[in-house]
Amino acid sequence: MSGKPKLYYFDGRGRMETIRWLLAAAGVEFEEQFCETREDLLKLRQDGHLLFQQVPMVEIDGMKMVQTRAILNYIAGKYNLYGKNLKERALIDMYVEATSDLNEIIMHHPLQPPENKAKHLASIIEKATMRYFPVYEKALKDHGQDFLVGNQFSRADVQLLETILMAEECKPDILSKFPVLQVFKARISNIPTIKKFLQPGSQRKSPLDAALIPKVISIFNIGNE
Ligand code: P9H
Repeated sequence: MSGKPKLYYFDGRGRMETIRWLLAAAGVEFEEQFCETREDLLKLRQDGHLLFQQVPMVEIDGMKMVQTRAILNYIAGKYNLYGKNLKERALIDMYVEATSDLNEIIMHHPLQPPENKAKHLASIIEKATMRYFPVYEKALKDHGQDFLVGNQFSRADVQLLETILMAEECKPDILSKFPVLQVFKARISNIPTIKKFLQPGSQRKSPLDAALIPKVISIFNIGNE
């Protein structure tokens, strides 16, 4: 065991990508073991490595952590990305739970049946531009600080940037009416650890594509549960 966290998931985004972003933002190197087949997932289960028979699983500090949010909370706490006090943590939690809600919709877009794609994309754009982005635009405008909470870098900044970039993959000009978020995106993208993660060749994964979708469907038996 190298002491580095080890991530168990398939070789794609899904529910593990935000964990990769947070570790990268904290400057933490990590190893990955990819599930390539359903057998790989079943083996992890048989070996008792998955508390709820599901991935993501992260081996860190002697634990085999599962449940995405639990893993993110632990990493944010360990690497001081969770605010200076309980009130800041409460605001950070409100912000990241909202980005997670939007992320959840976007991450399932590639798995939508073709006849539902257009409607699903429209709902992503509507929710992003009418419900979520206006909140972050106003928060940054009102306090005029570089970071969302407590005038210091936190998981809220990392997870909002991740979601902004995913939304832009759905609609490249989705930030056209959010000038403050455009500046925020550039500022957070230039933080050295994040700039490195955004470089080609990093452990950041590309969107689920036609090649990967059948593999994901077979690994998780999607549709035949
Ligand atoms: N609460 C893949 C691509 C995009 C989005 C989701 C899944 C839930 C957490 C096996 N894990 C399709 O559903 C695969 C969870 C964790 C938990 C799993 C089973 C999923 C996916 C793989 N499914 O937040 O960690 O749903 O292991 O038997 O449930 S991820």
